[in-house]
Amino acid sequence: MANRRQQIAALKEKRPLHALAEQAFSAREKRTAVDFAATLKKPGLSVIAEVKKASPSKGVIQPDFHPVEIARAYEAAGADAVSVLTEETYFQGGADTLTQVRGAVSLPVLRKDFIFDEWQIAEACVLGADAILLIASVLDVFALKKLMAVAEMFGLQCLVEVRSESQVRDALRAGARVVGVNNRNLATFDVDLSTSARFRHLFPEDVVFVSESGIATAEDMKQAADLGADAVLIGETLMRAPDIHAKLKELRS
Ligand code: IGP
Repeated sequence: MANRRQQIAALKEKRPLHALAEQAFSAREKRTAVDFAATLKKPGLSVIAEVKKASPSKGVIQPDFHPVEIARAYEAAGADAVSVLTEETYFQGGADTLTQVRGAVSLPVLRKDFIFDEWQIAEACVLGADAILLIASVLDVFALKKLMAVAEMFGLQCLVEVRSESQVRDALRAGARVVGVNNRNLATFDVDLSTSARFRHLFPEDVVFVSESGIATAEDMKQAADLGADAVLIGETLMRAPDIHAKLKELRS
């Protein structure tokens, strides 16, 4: 996180916010964002399929990484949305990963990164994202509210990630419409799918509920569907699958 702040500060010096924002507004005039929330809210359990080369808990997941091919395979296999890791140090992503994926699919695209600055939101718009991730464990209610307003100005929706009851409250107070419960503890990397179940009752019906991380089997999908999740966010399981189409079919069986 500290690391990401330094990287963004350096990028900002080269490309000031006002210039980037101009680019973002004109990008938005050229392409209306796909409605991320409405896509996930459709009947049935939606799948947000994640494009990530590496992770802090698992190291490199796919050494021979071809984001365009993966994104196309996700779309062909019937995924409902694509999540793209753009963070460089831990996930080995980049801004270009997002541009490439955007060019390859017509599904809604979520930018996954440690986002704390309006500059990154303007950039997400320029790169072609439809939605961004905001992590409530590193943003207080005021920062959440501010970044959500900035996202809205650029026509982007937000997935607000939570891991505790107070973070759920912050997300809802800030006006989040799409909330994800991360089943992975970011400090220990332990995954516990019951995390989603524990917080489910705190959400109003009209908020889109996403269960994130650690989904590996059809049984896990059933568990998420049974608790009334609108969507699951799946990364590693799909990234490791030799045949994405077959894996998604198996998960949905
Ligand atoms: C995907 P998994 O266990 O299916 O690979 O998890 C996704 O939930 C995970 O990548 C994630 C993440 C994050 C990554 C959840 N929250 C925040 C980076 C930052």
